[in-house]
Amino acid sequence: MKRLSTLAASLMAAGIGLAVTSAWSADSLQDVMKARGLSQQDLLAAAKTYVPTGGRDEFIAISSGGQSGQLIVYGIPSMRILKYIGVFTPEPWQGYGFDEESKKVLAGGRIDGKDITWGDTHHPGFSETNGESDGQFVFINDKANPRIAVVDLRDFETKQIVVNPIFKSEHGGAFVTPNSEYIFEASQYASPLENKKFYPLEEFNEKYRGGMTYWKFDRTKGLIDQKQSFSIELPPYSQDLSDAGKGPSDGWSFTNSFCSERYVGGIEDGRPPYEAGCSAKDTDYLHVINWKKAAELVKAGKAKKINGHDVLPMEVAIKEGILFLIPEPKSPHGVDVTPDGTKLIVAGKLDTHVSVYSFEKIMAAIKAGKFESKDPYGIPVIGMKDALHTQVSLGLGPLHTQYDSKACVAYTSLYVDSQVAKWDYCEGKLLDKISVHYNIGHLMTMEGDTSKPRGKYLVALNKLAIDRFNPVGPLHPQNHQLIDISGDKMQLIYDMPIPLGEPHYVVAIDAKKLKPAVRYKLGTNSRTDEAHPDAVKAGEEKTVKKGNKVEVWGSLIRSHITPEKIEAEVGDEVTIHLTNLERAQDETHGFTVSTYNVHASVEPGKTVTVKFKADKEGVYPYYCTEFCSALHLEMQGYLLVKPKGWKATKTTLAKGNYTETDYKATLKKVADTQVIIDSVVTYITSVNYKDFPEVVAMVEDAFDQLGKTKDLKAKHEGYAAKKDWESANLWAEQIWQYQVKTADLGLRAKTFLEEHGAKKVK
Ligand code: CUK
Ligand code: CUA
Repeated sequence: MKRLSTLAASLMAAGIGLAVTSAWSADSLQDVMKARGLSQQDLLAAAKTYVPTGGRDEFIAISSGGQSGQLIVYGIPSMRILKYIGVFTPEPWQGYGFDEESKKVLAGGRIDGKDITWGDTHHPGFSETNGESDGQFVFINDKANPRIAVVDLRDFETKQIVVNPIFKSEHGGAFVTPNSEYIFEASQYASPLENKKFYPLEEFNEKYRGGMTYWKFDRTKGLIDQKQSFSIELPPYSQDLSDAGKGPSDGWSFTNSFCSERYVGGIEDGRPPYEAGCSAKDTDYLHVINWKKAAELVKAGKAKKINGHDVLPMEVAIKEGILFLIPEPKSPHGVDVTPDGTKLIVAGKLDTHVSVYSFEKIMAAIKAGKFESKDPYGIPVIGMKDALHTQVSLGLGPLHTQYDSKACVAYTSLYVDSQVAKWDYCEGKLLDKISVHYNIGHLMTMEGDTSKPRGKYLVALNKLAIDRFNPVGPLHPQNHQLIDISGDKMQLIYDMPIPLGEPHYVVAIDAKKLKPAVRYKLGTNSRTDEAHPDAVKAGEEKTVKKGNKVEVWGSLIRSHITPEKIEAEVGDEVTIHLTNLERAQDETHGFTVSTYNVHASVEPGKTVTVKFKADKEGVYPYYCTEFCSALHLEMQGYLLVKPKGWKATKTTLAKGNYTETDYKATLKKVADTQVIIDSVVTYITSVNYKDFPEVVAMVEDAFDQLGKTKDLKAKHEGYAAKKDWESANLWAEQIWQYQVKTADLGLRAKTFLEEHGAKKVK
């Protein structure tokens, strides 16, 4: 008990006491433990994962969003979800697929002229510099519809989608070379490489092919350069996961295969099924490819064009000595190069062994021309024993391997055993095992597939959640379990349900390496990062009607949409460009027009275009969709779609019944509010607010808002002199609107300063 109370005391000191809800906030930690049935282990796990309010996570994970075609961003160790990124599929909140700029990105993913509105994302990969994750970009593949996307981590937005020109599926991607020269992907299910070309299954061995595509990445543009990308033709072996060499093995890539039997099923004709035929042999092939040399050969004109894309034929790759095979047991899945690049670890799903290959031995065999055979296509096969460093029996169903910051320590997922094995790949011995729930696929350590793994945490990506969470129907959430790997024994510390499936793989990066922007430069097209040609500054808003085209250059700022009405005739094509004029952090405005299926998320500085045909007569409210201010609901306007040739019969708007008393009351409200603003300003300027950039931005924004009231005093006084009490009152009211926003910002700044220990200045 003594130990427990010391632990409790230290947890209290660490702020854990704050985690309890108000119902028992007066109770001690022991009372809470008792009431909730928590063990000391539970508390320790809580203390290791809890991030107090305002705190930050140490690592940022970017997970595949599986069949959603998205990416999921979350923090480690808190496992709090921070964002879903729309990638291959429309994402309504972010306006992705509902505004013109993002539609252009999604159009890059059209196949055979058609939109593909779902995706099967598998393997995210960070851009690398010298083999380390650099936090600039993340790449992700779509297995079902062979595509790769580029996400820029300055704003976590998708900038580009490219379609693989020769594959019909691709699974082993997106893997990145140590300086992000190439992002590569392996085909999965062999098919004819020519587009829309039919060959019967009887010609599988001759006409169906696998391959590897190496996408050239242009880092300065932040885009894949499709013209400089190329592929290597491979046998129809169901190429699977891959990895890039690093350090001594830089320039090489490694790819598994799982059906080198080339079996094509046929149960309809009484033949044994796929799964029997595809796992019949004891070994499949690890493909070893010299991609650096391949790139040179393509430059030298040795490729042939298939579907307009450079493909290096197998005969050339064999003749030039850049393609080799090594047997690997049995129906392998993951291949993972060690941080120092000297070894590669392959796990065979149907073998308890994990095989550690030595890159040095592979090179020695190649150099000596020591091959045990050739495959049916003439590719030299290196003997397994000539390439192996060691084999270790870890358990049932080994799949994927990740690395620790400690030398020689690796973690391998055991699908069938539902365990993670910690082991030493230099000595070839098992160190520890932990059970996970249930049926783990990938696993991930912090920066664990780079040349400098960070250790600390491991995430198990479990295929089944079964009994871990409150039931929500037959479709369960996915389960990412966080494991503390800092000690000798692994400790399970958190279960995180993921409501978006199936996230195959996740990568994590030190949060300090990410430097995302808080706003765009005014008038930016976020999808191209260029100045938007249709951006406006305040006061430049306009609407132009030309023939049957209505084009609006509008703006958004608390709490106003300019223009307040858009007039069109049935059948007009309406284009609305909107610039968010805010400079304040987190002041996003959304925009939609009722029933026209458009939506934009317009973050500060961004310019977005929505476009539609006003094909229905009627009145359609448009409004801001983000609760952006106290007067967010009033951020509105009307799209008026008139029948052709419509003529107005009534030409004045209804009047309100305002009196001088209303006007005086508004003036008093304005004066009272100014007192509050002045007191806040007095406080802010009495402390060192200039030392806090966040506050400086808020203060600037506040004075911006207040500045807008300047001409309004003369305006309302002018109307008052003419006894037009409606106009006088409403223009005075408008001053108050700006004051409210000013006061709101001022109070936010004041709270920030108080919480961050601002100091008095003289
Ligand atoms: S894969 Cu191995 S468990 Cu990398 Cu697509 Cu899913
Ligand atoms: Cu802008 Cu709500």
